[in-house]
Amino acid sequence: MNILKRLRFITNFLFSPIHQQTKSRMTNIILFGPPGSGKGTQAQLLVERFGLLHISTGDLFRYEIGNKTPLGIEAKSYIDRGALVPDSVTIGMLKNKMDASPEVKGIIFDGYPRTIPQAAALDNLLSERGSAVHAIIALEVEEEEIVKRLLDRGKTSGRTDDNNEEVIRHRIQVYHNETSPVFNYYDEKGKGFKVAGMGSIEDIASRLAGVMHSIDK
Ligand code: B4P
Repeated sequence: MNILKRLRFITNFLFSPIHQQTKSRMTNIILFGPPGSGKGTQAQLLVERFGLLHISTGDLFRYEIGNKTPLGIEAKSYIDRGALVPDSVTIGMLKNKMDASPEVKGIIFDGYPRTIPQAAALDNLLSERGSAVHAIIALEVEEEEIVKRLLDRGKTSGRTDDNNEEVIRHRIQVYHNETSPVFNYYDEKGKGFKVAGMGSIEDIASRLAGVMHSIDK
């Protein structure tokens, strides 16, 4: 990680208007990366280690799908073909989840935001709570490794979006076209960090913990 970027991040965090007004120590992190990059896997470990709330929009959609709610039925039609669920649906669901947990030390956002309008909505929701996104951490994984991981998971997960290579490659394309600009959106504010997402789950967790400690200083 580049020292200049780290300094820019710390300055930005300490002297942001929100931080000066509230001295809020809520720590909000976006875990970012393509499908299958290990966001869900690593978010679980970060939650155990740092005591933050984990919000995975993918998990929220799968819960709704499992209960056959109208939201779940609508989301399934997009997820099955590897498309993003529309922002209006996703943002409303995220707001409900955040409203249900007003008193938290911080949040790890996993799989959200996936578009610029989702990022803008998140900034507003956090600002209403006197807080902000403090960092976006991108897991970098090669495409062939992603396809392998997701096809492996598809053998046992029952997830319809994981057992078809064409759908998986479409999800990766959607990530490049619609989601990857979200990293730059926060990086321009000095909040972007990149972590190598190849290797053992434990090694990646250590790299992420290193970034988390530097953010928390
Ligand atoms: P998500 O549930 O967010 O799922 P994901 O991108 O597939 O997975 P993730 O990166 O979390 O991978 P994981 O740790 O599980 O999204 C599913 C769908 O929901 C989207 O395609 C979209 O349609 C919809 N959706 C969700 N959020 C949305 C939003 N905000 N807006 C619109 N639509 C939205 O890891 C994958 C596999 O790799 C696992 O089997 C794991 O065991 C394995 N693995 C992890 N780390 C590994 C490692 N280091 N080595 C080897 N294997 C590893």
